[in-house]
Amino acid sequence: MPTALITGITGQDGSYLAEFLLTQGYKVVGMVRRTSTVNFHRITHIQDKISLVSGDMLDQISLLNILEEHRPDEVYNLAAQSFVQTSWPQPVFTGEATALGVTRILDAIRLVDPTIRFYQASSSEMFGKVKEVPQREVTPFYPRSPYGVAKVYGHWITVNYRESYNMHCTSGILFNHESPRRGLEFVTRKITHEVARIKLGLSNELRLGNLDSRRDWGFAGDYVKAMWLMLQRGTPEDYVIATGETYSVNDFLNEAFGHAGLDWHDYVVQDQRFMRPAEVDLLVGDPSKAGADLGWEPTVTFKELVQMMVDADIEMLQNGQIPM
Ligand code: NAP
Ligand code: F7E
Repeated sequence: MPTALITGITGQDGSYLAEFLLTQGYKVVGMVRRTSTVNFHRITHIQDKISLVSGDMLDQISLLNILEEHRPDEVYNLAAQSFVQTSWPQPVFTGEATALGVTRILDAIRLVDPTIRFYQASSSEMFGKVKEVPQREVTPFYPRSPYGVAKVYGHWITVNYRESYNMHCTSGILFNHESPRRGLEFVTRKITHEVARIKLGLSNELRLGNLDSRRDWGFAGDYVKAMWLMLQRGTPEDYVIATGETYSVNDFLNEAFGHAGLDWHDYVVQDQRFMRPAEVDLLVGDPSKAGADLGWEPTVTFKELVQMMVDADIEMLQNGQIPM
């Protein structure tokens, strides 16, 4: 039975990846950081099937000890300060967790067992002010936030360990991927959760920032499978994972409110507080290399994704559940 270590297992992707690896027969070890309140709501349903260990991307000793004790075959590094907007007011913490954290875990792997296969959660935010459309593995980076800059560091240190130490290190350049488990602060979930509240008479306003920016939105459940496929390759390489389609925040609003039988113009208010100091206007990825090498392709369309999220939020509120 192979063993996989997931950092960031309490996050959206960590929970889907853990579920997927269990179906593949893995022993799943998840690293969680100490918090004063338990935040295992995304993994409660599988908690008896996985092992949780305490560690932090800011603490090298904890990473070394976890690797020594559990000797994983594969490490999926999903832990990060992942909210772009927070990376401006917290640029140093973002750099510590999202950039230097990658070096900490890579070097711990090098010391404990350099044959461990490593996946780094790179991001389309690295393309930022895009240099070509659509974006491919070879498109130059131009990050537009401290988060994007930190991810560029994480990306290149991963490539560097691969080339310096001949380690099986792969960087997946994933475009936005969403689900009913998406954090409430990200625009998709913020919209679907508020649509549900408006539909159920609990709210009558949604305050947003830039409605014109465009993203390539896919379903998180599809994207974690691509992570695993990358580590099964004999030769480690980097891959863009995306749908190849782009939609604006406006389009998302139309679809989400429309699905609930509402008109978003009646509820949405633009608010300066949610505008960013620098914006990434357009992202759309070219996943053809992943299609050719990994046989990977997305299975959920934009429309299906939005409807899935709205339906899940309405159901969750109706059942009185705490939002994931
Ligand atoms: P998420 O829901 O924000 O989850 C982030 C995870 O990282 C959480 O489990 C969090 O723990 C953990 N974490 C944060 N700081 C940590 C630290 N110092 N030590 C240990 N753990 C720490 O993010 P996600 O959407 O699942 O994304 C997973 C990864 O993919 C992230 O690296 C993200 O930057 C990257 N990515 C995401 C997307 C996307 O569209 N979702 C696209 C490209 C790349 P707590 O629960 O304790 O906060
Ligand atoms: O913003 C605009 C905002 O925060 C999307 C992370 O997973 O994907 C994610 O980063 C767009 C931006 O995601 C609001 O200005 C308008 O243009 O949902 P988001 P993101 O910044 O694209 C990448 C790939 C990652 O790697 C990240 O970890 O929506 N927008 N109004 C808003 N965004 C938010 N959050 N809130 C608003 O009110």
